[in-house]
Amino acid sequence: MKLTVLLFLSLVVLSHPLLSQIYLAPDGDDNNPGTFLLPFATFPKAISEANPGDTIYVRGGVYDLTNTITITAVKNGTANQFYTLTAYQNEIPILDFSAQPFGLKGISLQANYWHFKGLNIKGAGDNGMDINFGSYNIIEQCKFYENRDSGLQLSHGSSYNQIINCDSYFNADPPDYGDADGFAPKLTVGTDNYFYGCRAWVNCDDGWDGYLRGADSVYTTLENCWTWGNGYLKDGTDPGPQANGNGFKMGGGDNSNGDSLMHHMYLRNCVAFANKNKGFDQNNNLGSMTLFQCTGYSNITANYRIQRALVPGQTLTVKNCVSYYGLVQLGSFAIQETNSWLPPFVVASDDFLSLDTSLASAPRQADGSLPEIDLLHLAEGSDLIDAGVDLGFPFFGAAPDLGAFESNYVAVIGGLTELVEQFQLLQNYPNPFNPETHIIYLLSTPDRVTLSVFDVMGKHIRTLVDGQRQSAGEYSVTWDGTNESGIQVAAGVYLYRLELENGMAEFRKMFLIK
Ligand SMILES: [Ca+2]
Ligand SMILES: [Ca+2]
Ligand SMILES: [Ca+2]
Ligand SMILES: [Ca+2]
Repeated sequence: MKLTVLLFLSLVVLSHPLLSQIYLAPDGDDNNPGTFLLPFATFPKAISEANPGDTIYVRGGVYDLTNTITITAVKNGTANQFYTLTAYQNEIPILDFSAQPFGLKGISLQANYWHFKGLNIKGAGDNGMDINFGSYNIIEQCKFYENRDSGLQLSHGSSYNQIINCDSYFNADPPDYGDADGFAPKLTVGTDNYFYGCRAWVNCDDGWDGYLRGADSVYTTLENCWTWGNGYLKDGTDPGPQANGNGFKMGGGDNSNGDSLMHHMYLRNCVAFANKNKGFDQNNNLGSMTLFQCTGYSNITANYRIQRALVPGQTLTVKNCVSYYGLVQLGSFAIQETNSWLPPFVVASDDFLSLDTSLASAPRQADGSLPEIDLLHLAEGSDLIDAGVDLGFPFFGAAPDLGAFESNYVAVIGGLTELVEQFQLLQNYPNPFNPETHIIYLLSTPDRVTLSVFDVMGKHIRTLVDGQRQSAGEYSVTWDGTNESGIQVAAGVYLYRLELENGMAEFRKMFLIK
């Protein structure tokens, strides 16, 4: 006990240069030491005091800001020591840049290995956040809204950033209203940026925009992302044709000067609906595009339009996708399999549990993941259930379903379906985590269970439950972040997959931070 107290005191005495936790609050003071009880007031002060591995806790409340928060490469973290800038617990910090002059950005992130979490960024005079010259950053559970250009932009070679469970909406650039997208990995963006579980709605230009100018042959991946209602202002008015109104604009450049810009796009389980223009839009992208298990609904010009021939050697692959109430315009070069617009499928409103698009902006779940809603999920009896081709991802029943949402129904003889739910695999907690996390699952009947961890490339990392027979009930398994050899693995996204004896399986993502 005495030793603990002594250690504690010595840490307090030495704390200033060794701070690992820095606090920031709207009623703080930059003359404070930046502790929980005596927090700093400004972002620049907190950032200047932080070292790699430190966490800056941002208390809830409104921060009225006019200057751009700029984080330069002087503050680069490392793969093992991120800088973390996060909302404190469940508090809601609102970085309100509404008083900024037009043209100033909210946050300019020019550094590597930063982890932003839980911040609301609104009203900036330009981008809410621009990651420029910044790579390997994680932007998680942040909201970007009512900014006067794109909510989150990636530029100047920014690469390997992960945008997880973020929302971007009501962004609009007066007076022209021609540029503000929800998420903009565009122009000079770098490669291998990754979006997961993000939503973009009612941005005046596009939901996502991958238009290139100055970059070429870059890769962007989107999984479980939704976008809708783009091309309009928050009040529902249409500011004109310069407000393009595409959901996922996948490229590519004007390609009017003989250039052949390629933005290689991979979209899986993505949804676009009710956009003013196209849902999934080539926009002259001449690179490879892969659309797996996507759903387009009620986009006014077309649900899918990818018609212009690609650079030789590049491919357009569209599999297990759904279109309802909108055009599909794909070039004959498209590699297609089991899409809902191909025979023998017939798509009608009764294929879906719900077409109530107002559900899509529902609040997220406590862990930041997308809300569980019925919109565009398949209904019992749909011929789209178990109708897809196996693309290597877990599914219920005999085959993957078509579209973005794998249902709990499986096809049985005679074109009927029945509900099965033999297990539930829950989101791990804590998540993100370091060093360990817990995975909980439920079995409704006794079964043999295998629970394994993979990296995002599908490489096996660790088996946690190895085919053991378990009775019905609830199980909790802890993963300590090590591989089969007991070695700590690197920070990043991992998948855990639960498989039953009959091959039925489900996986979820988890997020190891260092
Ligand atoms: Ca535009
Ligand atoms: Ca745009
Ligand atoms: Ca049908
Ligand atoms: Ca299925």
